Amino acid sequence: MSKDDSIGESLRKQGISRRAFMKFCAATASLLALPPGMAAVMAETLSRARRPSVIYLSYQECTGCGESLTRSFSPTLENLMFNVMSLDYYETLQAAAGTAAEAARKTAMKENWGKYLLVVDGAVPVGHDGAYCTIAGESAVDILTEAAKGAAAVVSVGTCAAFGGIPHANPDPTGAVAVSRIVKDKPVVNVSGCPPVPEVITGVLAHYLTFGSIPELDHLGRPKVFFGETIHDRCYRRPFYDEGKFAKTFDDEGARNGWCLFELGCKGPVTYNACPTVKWNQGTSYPIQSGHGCLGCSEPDFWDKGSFYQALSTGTWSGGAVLGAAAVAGAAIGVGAAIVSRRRHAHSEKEKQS
Ligand code: FSX
Repeated sequence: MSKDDSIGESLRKQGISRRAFMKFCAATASLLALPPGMAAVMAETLSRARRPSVIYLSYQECTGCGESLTRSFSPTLENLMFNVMSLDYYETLQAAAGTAAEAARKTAMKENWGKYLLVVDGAVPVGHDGAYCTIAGESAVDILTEAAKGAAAVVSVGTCAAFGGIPHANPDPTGAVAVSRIVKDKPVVNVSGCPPVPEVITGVLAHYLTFGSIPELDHLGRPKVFFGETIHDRCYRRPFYDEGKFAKTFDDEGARNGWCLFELGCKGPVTYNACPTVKWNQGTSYPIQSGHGCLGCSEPDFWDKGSFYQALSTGTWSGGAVLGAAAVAGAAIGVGAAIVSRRRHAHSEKEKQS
């Protein structure tokens, strides 16, 4: 398989059938909510295109995003890597190390200058001239600045890269910032989540690799197709919220009956992500389905906004500067419902005592 082969040629050389490739395109088109017929267009476009170079940089992070990415089911990372893209640098998965690895990155950048897709996970420390994160003697901020110059677009994977995440949390000793604070002159897609849903990462990559453009974004730079609605809007426990039925502890009767986790601190009403629809582990479950409230990990400053176990009605979340109008409205409804519930609870407690 040569680097200059079209995707169609490289598939043929690998013995991958047309049928298997069509299946991959159909799954990707469905994930991206594309109209019917687009899977065939995608297959046609992809089979004629050359595999684009992808350079993946990792900075201040826990590798949870990489762990998540490798568990993508549809499309799988292997599918993307072997069929659609040329992953030319990714410390976590590449065989090369040290000088050879850095040489591979520099060669890929030179050969694909202006055309490669730059993926970054982790926040970028700018304190003390970037001394807190260096690779091969260069600071993360310098490598990013240089790599972004030759990129066609940048994808920030994970809340650390998208918004600063945990490294940026108080007291932020390293001056950690989001990628978009460094890269100002290239399109930047924020795929937030700590970690992001795996299919959301591969879905965004597949969109770019197929159409050569980034998907439509929300006001925080996140793809609307995945971040267009709150967790709360798509939560299967929503009917209980609307009825004012709230679990009070993680093991009370309400919790056992699957009631709403709002009063236990769920941040679903102010959090935008695809967890309730795409889910995790091949569509098996997501935190709320497993009995725990949403932590709000795909929102900026989620770590510093108050306790994960404090209800939105009493916490600092709804006062956050970055919440959209819909989110604030959602929180307001939640506050109302929670107050009603608390009153009902207080009333029934009083009745029990009398
Ligand atoms: Fe951050 Fe990702 Fe959370 Fe971890 O790369 S978004 S700490 S899951 O690993 O950056």
